[in-house]
Amino acid sequence: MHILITGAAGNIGTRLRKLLKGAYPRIRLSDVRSPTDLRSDEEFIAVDLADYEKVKKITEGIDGIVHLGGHARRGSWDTIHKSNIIGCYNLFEAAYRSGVKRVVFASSNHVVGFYPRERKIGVDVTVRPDSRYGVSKAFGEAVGALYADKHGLRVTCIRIGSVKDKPIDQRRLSIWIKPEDLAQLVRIGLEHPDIRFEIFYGSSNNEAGWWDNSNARRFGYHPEFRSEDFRAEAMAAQAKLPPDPIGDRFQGGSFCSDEYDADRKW
Ligand code: 15L
Repeated sequence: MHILITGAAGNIGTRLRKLLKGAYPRIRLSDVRSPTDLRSDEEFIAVDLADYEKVKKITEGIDGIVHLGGHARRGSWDTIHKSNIIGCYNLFEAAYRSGVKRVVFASSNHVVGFYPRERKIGVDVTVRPDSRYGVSKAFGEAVGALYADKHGLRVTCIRIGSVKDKPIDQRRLSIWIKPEDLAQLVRIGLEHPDIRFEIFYGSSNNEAGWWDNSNARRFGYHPEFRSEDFRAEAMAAQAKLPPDPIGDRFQGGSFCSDEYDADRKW
């Protein structure tokens, strides 16, 4: 398979391209800026996802796309609109027109950030985004469903939690995913013969998890890492953080408390 990774210079892209290299010798990388650790044997093309013609070019000759590109945090409507709405639509449209067979879309836990922490949720709940960023990821999932149902593109959306070497606070004990486990999910999306349109949660084997990830397990996902092994460290880090009464109630954390004023009196 010839793979394209968009957003290759970001946190997840930088980790995944190393982990996927063994499985897919032919990987094309794109981002707005070049990865700082680009090797001479890697193919990189600088592309702004808002530019459809350029996006179309980088998808040509590609079998599967890992779409990480776009704005990966909260942001202004202008930024989110350009990178995550227009950019994401361009990516799926170009993939379809170029005959790409599969797209693995980096969705986010922030699609469901306003679910309370005591509620365990599966992939079939109504979206409850906690930010414009979360809304843009819900949009991406919807565009993915459209191209899967209407055009037969095989699409996997991974609602990614927190991709780090270890969980960094209490919330991350519930949503952490070790990069190696994420690479496993990505490979399922790129290779599993039964994928049509699927949503998975991007989390490791976390005892404190909030998500029912049986859909991913149905496709053979066996996370190898557990956040519980880092509990003491994560809780020590948590103790140093200022209280966040709204963020601490909801799964999305500070994305929920940011700009929050739903409790004001009218
Ligand atoms: C995300 O979706 C973001 O891309 C990342 O920057 C983190 O904020 C992560 O979620 C998280 O919730 O920890």
